[in-house]
Amino acid sequence: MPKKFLSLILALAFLATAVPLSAAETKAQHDARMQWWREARFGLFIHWGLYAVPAGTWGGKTNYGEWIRHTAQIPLEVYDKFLERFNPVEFDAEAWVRAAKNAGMKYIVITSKHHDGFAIFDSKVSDFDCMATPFKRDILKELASACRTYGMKLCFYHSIMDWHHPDYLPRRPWEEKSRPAFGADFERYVAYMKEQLKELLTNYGDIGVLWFDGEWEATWTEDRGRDLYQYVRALQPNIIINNRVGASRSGMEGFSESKDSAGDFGTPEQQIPGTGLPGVDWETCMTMNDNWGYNKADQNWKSSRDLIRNLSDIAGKGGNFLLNVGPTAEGLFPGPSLERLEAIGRWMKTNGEAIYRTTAGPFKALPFGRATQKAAGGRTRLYLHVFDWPADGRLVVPGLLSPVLKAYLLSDPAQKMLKIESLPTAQVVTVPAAAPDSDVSVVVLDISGKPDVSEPPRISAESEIFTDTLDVRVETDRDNVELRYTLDGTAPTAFSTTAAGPVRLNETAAVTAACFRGDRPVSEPARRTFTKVAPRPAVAVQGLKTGLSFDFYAGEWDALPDFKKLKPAASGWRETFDPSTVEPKEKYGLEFRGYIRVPEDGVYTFFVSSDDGSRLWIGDALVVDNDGLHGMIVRRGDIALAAGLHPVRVGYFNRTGDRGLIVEWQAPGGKKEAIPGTALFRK
Ligand code: FHN
Repeated sequence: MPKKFLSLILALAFLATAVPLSAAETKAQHDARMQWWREARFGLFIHWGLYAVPAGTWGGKTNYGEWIRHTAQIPLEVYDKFLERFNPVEFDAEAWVRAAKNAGMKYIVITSKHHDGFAIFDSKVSDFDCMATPFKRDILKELASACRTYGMKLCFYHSIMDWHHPDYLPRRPWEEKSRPAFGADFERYVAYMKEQLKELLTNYGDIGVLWFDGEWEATWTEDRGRDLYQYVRALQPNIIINNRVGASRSGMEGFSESKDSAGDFGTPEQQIPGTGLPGVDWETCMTMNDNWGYNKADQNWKSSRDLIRNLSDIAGKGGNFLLNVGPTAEGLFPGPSLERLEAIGRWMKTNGEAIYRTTAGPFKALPFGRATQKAAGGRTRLYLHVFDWPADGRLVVPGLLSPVLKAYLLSDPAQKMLKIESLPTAQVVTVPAAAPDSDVSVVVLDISGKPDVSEPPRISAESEIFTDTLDVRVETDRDNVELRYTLDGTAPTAFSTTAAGPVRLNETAAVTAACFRGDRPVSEPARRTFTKVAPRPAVAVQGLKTGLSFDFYAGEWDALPDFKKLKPAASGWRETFDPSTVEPKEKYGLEFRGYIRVPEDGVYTFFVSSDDGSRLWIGDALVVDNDGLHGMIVRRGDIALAAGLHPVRVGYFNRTGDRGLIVEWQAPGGKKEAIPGTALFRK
């Protein structure tokens, strides 16, 4: 019996025995599970597979990467021939793990299967794996052994999207005719994917992280993500899973729309968030040049200095850094990758203490660099990562009110005390004329208790508009301060109201809050306006039918056109905002029109995920603007509506490549969900 049929039987058998995890994990249990990852801060990403064989070159062009099968439109039967050429005779798992360890990395995330569907492990449910190549060795088995030898956490990247398996949908637009989807069964694909995940999670020992990807196509949903999350955790309860297991990641910024989205951490890609996000775990993944998979022509390498400063920046904001290497088809890390890993390793040898087991620094911004911190025994150790060394020898730390007990250079084994001068709203450290490190020098400050930094309070609420009352939270992490606020936009004084719990608003207010110690403000004020609005009145319309009307426009745009100025090429109706059956799949625009029935007065949040651009209007009000050429990203918007019918319109376009449109809403006090067809009507 071919492997693939065996898989289905095994998968169905497994599903019958799956033991669901306990419904909820306590915060203490969650923190315990996340602890090693939070303390590690730094890992190696490895993208390796058949795409290393063409190494970015195809048809005379050299700018391809791991997406080469799709972007170069290589037919499956041609791409499969790379199997015969994949023979990485130079592959040495221990050398890879040593290179990561010497760079100061604590975990490795390797592509067990990327979008092309090729498995770099011995899979009993697929003939498209490394055992079908001349290499005939289980790469992940060897890597798992090397990781155990060197105490490195092994983690897997696994793509939900699969351009090889006959049951995966959708097909690539350019190969729909040559590779029709007749008989494809997505449920059967999901069972196959689960079977491969079961192999990965039972044959290679403890796995630290399952790093899902390729979750953005319309066939994958948040509910499927929740199911997959539970499935994986049932196999290895202590495993950590990223937020790409679900379908609520907001594009390359990488964060999920809500706290209850599936996944344990956010995944900003090729970018570092502007600020940290207290209470949110996240990891920036980044290439050293421009490609994840090996591209021999790509010499656009980031400098070691930039990579080290990225590490400081990310740790300073409380994130992890997953830095990528794309090995060659021979099984080697490219020379420039090794050079950078070695340079980072030298820096980490001296300064790793300022990265490992630290949390985000207490400053919103520092003029000279970044900061991390570590609490221990009633004290806090602040690590100042200095990018720009002060020419005058005076390192000014603005906003630090805590008296400094000890100050020294992390690179100084003798920890020679540095002179400290305390100013009313800053501490000044006298430092040597020459920076100890040309890229990032670390100055250590020991202070008593938690850092007292003149950070203003945080002001937050469900939405910035409300129709009845709104609870606003005024918060700070600082010790021994009172929070005082006003509602009229004026700066609070020692006589202003103290915020003890949520502040309930009944009218529009400009909430302005500051931290006080006694009658003295010890922070700048923070300000946020919340507006009470009348719900938009419902409309009276008779004779409606279920579903939405839509007009189809042929064309190629970079942004949503004004469809009113164009002539539709076709019209019709759909039960919901669903473009999936529209043909052709590229170079077209759609406008859905109709009415949406809302059940009660209140503030409704609409979410629109699309590839490419989209916008949502209620009546003449633009509520969500997700326009532009981009991958599947989500944008949201709020509007106050009275119970009843409201005109709704969604504009959408797809230029080329993948496509997708998902429209969801969250009713007052409800959770985010797809808009049911029963709430949609048309004339
Ligand atoms: O499409 C993939 C890409 O090939 C690569 O794996 C990155 C790394 O996170 N993720 C996707 C693009 O967002």
